Amino acid sequence: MKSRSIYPAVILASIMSAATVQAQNPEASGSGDQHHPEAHSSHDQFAAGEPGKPENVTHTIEIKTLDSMKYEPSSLTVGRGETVRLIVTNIGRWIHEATIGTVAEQQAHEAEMKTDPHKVHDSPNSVTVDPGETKELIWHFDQPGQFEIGCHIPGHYESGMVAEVTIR
Ligand SMILES: [Cu+2]
Repeated sequence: MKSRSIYPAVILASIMSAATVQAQNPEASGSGDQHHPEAHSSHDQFAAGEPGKPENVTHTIEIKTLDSMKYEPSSLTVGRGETVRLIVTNIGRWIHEATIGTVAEQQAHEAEMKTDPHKVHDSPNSVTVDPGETKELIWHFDQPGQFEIGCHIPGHYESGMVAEVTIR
């Protein structure tokens, strides 16, 4: 009678090894698709410039986040090729953020935050500041144009929480 208990164990083992093979197959067939890695790497390109190095900073700008859904100042002008240290201080009582980007990048980030409101990680072009907190962004603006600093805490960008950045 006791010897029968061996069979379920053998069957279970063979089912598990079959499941392992099945789990590996989708990966093997998926490796032929080269589109996904490219889509990911292009996401990390920034049209407004690139992350800057502290030793290259040529211009320091302080900007405050306000609960009135504004930045102070609400517009900045920077010379082309400058590396800016942006010191972001939240003087309000709500959480805010500051994301540097083109209008298209702001809209993409806005859509991302709507899908996943908990996605408030700092990244090279974005900081999230709690009330009373100060954080820095160092950014190299390598081309002329009109960019934005936007707050993507849900509802804020829609309410006009944007600072215009002119690079000339
Ligand atoms: Cu905000």
